[in-house]
This record gives sequence, C-alpha cells and structure tokens, in this order.
Amino acid sequence: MSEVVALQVKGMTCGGCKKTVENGLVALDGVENVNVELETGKVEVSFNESQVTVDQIRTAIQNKGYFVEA
Ligand SMILES: [Cu+2]
Repeated sequence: MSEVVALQVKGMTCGGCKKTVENGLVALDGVENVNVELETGKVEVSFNESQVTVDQIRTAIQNKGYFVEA
C-alpha cells in the first residue's frame, strides 16, 4: 500500500540541503518518491507502509542534521 506523508522540516537553506534530504530519504527501502519544497520546508514522501514507517522517515531526515516539526 502506498502512503503519502507531508512533513515540515526546518534548517534547509539551499539546494545542497534539499539534495541531502532527498538522498537520505530515497536511500530508505520503501521510499518511492520525495518532493522537497525548499522555500516552505515542506517535504512530501510517498512510501510503502509495509516496508518503512513515518518514524523511520523522520529519523532519516534528523540524521542528516535537519529538524522535523511535529
Ligand atoms: Cu544547504
């Protein structure tokens, strides 16, 4: 089953940050598509819920050094 989650991420300031977050997320098994809006900090992730959880997605972003708001 494919799910979509939209997260609000703080700390992304440039195209490099955007790429870092995108790469960190697509590296997770089960993540199908990532859309990062740099201006707003919105990160939209499509994922297969049988392979990966929203918690793991949040953790992957934080591990890259960015803050995920609730
Ligand atoms: Cu940056």
